[in-house]
Amino acid sequence: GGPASLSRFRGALVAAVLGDCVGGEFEGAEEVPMDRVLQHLNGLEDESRGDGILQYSDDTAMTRCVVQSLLTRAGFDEQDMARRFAKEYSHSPGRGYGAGVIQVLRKLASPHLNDVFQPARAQFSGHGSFGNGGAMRAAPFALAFSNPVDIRRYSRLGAMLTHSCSLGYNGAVLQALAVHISLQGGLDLPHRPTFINKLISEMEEVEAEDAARSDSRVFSESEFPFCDRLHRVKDLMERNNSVSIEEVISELGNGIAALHSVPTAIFCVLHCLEPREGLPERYGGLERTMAYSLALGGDTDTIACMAGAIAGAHYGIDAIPQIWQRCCEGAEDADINAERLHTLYHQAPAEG
Ligand code: R7I
Ligand code: MG
Ligand code: MG
Repeated sequence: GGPASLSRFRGALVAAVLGDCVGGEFEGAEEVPMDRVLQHLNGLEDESRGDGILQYSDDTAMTRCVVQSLLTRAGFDEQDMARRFAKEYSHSPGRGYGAGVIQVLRKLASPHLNDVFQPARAQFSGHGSFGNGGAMRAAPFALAFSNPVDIRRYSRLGAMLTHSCSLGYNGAVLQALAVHISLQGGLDLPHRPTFINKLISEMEEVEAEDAARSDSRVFSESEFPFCDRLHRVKDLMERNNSVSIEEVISELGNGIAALHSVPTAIFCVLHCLEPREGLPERYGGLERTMAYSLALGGDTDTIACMAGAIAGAHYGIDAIPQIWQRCCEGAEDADINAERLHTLYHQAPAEG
């Protein structure tokens, strides 16, 4: 479809759920041989499976809250979004939330809370979480707002409800921008070669802010940590077929920090735009992206969820095997919500 087509909206939201559901199997595994990944994915094609057998985790649970809030409020409302996170957590606390964020979610449930950003600021002795929990739920911001300035602003605020460290919330900004550019056809030829450069120039502005500069000093990161990682993505891509999984992990990471997972997810998408050795020839790009993300091990549900959103916005809904969709809890809801977001997006410009 063309830029911002319905198919792209559906692809983004459904593939994010898929990544979370199929990636759950390997979350935290150190090494995942591609054979095991393919076995897991082939298992989904078994006729007796289906009907949401693979459950979604916190990644999707929180994404659903973001979607519902943006739709109900027709824009960003931090009070409403915070309430939804808290309510979702209290209903289903067993979705595999990060160890730190559950304290924030408990505090957000308090009816006496005035400043909904305060509990996040208290995390990790006051500097806030750098986990990828803000980034894993950032895709809907690119599906609700069409202007990159709005996307930057609201994805950042949405993440700051739980992640007040810039190394956390800027991961969310990067993920939302990646989905946005993909949704606009930024991974189609002939625009494809400029995709990563667009992200780098956006993030150069984002990371020039004082808070980002001081956090990168506190954590002894380079001056522009996300830009730095995006340059590494670019270098790895230029090496083309010769990149091993071990190198991807050592250069970009596969961990629970946003800095060690958002650039990795972007790399997975870019690397799998073309057929790759070790991946089945019958696989299309979306299937390759999923399989490759899982084979990295580490935070597989989250990396596959984020890569899924970016890839889904590029390939569209028809690239996602229906059998996979049927296996994943929440895929059908995501599809319905994608249509609602598409309508909102093409209506009036949403206000905050
Ligand atoms: O970021 P968050 O919501 O976790 C998301 C991850 C995804 O993989 C999900 O699929 C789920 O499995 O969890 O939750 P946080 O608790 O904010 O951060 C996750 C973890 O990162 C924390 O439990 C810490 O181990 C670590 N972490 C930090 N450690 C030290 N100092 C995050 N921030 C810090 C920090 O500032
Ligand atoms: Mg999870
Ligand atoms: Mg995870």
